[in-house]
Amino acid sequence: MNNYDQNSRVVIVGVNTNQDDFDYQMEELKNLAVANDYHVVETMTQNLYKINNKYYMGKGKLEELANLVSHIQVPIVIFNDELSPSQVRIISEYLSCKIMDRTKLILDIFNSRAKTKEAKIQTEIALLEYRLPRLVGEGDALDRQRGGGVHNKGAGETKLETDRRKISQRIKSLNIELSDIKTKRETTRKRRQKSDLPIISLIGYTNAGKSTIMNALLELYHHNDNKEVFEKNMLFATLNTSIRNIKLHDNKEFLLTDTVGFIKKLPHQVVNAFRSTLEEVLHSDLILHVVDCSDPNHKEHMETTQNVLNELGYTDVPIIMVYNKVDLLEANNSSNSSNGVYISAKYKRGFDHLVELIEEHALKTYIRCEMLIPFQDGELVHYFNEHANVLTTSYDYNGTMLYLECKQSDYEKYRDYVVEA
Ligand SMILES: Nc1nc2c(ncn2[C@@H]2O[C@H](COP(=O)(O)OP(=O)(O)OP(=O)(O)O)[C@@H](O)[C@H]2O)c(=O)[nH]1
Ligand SMILES: [Mg+2]
Repeated sequence: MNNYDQNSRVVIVGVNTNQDDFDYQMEELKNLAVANDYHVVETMTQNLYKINNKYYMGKGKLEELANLVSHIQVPIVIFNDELSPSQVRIISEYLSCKIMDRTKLILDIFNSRAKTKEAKIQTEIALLEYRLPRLVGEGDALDRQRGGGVHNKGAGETKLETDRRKISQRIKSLNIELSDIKTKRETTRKRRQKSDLPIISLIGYTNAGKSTIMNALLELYHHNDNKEVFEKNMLFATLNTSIRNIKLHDNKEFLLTDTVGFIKKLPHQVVNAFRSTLEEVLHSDLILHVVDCSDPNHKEHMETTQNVLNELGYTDVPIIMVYNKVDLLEANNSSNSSNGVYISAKYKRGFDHLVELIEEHALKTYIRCEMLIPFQDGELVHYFNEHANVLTTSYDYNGTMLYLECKQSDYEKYRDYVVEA
């Protein structure tokens, strides 16, 4: 006997409509199941021209699945695509077990990982949006409908409507809470923009190494006071957006954000609920699109990520491709290009070039100039030594002469000190 809970056994099922990465999708579905503590005991697949509207798979195949389910007595079957409410109803008539789909699996992971208030609200909205059209299929709703017997039939139906109404109201009030949080975040963003620090966002497929890159940068630039973010080899390790200040050795600074990763067939409920968080990415000055280049399906990952960005309304934020995990590549076929860089976040390799590209794309607004600072304003010399890239310092009898690169806003503010060439 296996030492896992027999109730956690599942069969996963997928229909291949001629998708190149189908095997990988099934592998990923298995990982999603494992992330929810299920044990995949069987996999069933079928090649079809298109998904069957009624049965998801072919009717004969569904009967085969029903036999398998009753033979091995599994409590749950998980489907690789989101099932429509009517598919769920019809399939339930064939299978004597619980039915789940990829969307619900992803939503359940989000539900168990959400930590901040915002992520919790977003996840609850996504779950309710998913549930709403499926209420009739839910056992308890049906039981309640039937429960009243003949006399209460009318009242039972009203119960379903009441459930629907309650859920819709809950979604509404959660959205109001969310928009309050959004307003606060926008205020913070405006303040940040005023601080003149460029915002750089890490985005990419789940498990690509975004959080590891953030931690590597924090470590490389000795930000002992900056808290590390959570990184782990699992799907959706990050759900909460984190933002950290990175100050390079030449004192140039930027804000780096790390956020939720993407996945193939990311449920539209998730995209909608997380929209306000994800849209922040579109307000950044630069996007670092992180790719696990050791993954044989990294091209599909890149496409998925770009598609989600487009869905959010991406237009023209510059993107640097960051091909991570080069240490896992067998052949040395990793050559940097003008808008791409190969790194290993784990072994902190390739960061010099990454930082060069960041400087080139997001820190170019630094202005190179010469300033003469009178001795009585000595604290300004101190300020520039902390917040600008001071290239040379010399003294004459009027004060301190700094040859430096400073932020545009500092240049404007201290224009009086600038020595015209
Ligand atoms: N070998 C190797 N492993 C890496 C590298 N970078 C990250 N990893 C590992 O990849 C796994 C995922 O890393 P994360 O940084 O959590 O990935 P993420 O992109 O933040 O993932 P989500 O938060 O789920 O979207 C962890 O086990 C890391 O240790 C790398 O350069 N080389
Ligand atoms: Mg992460």
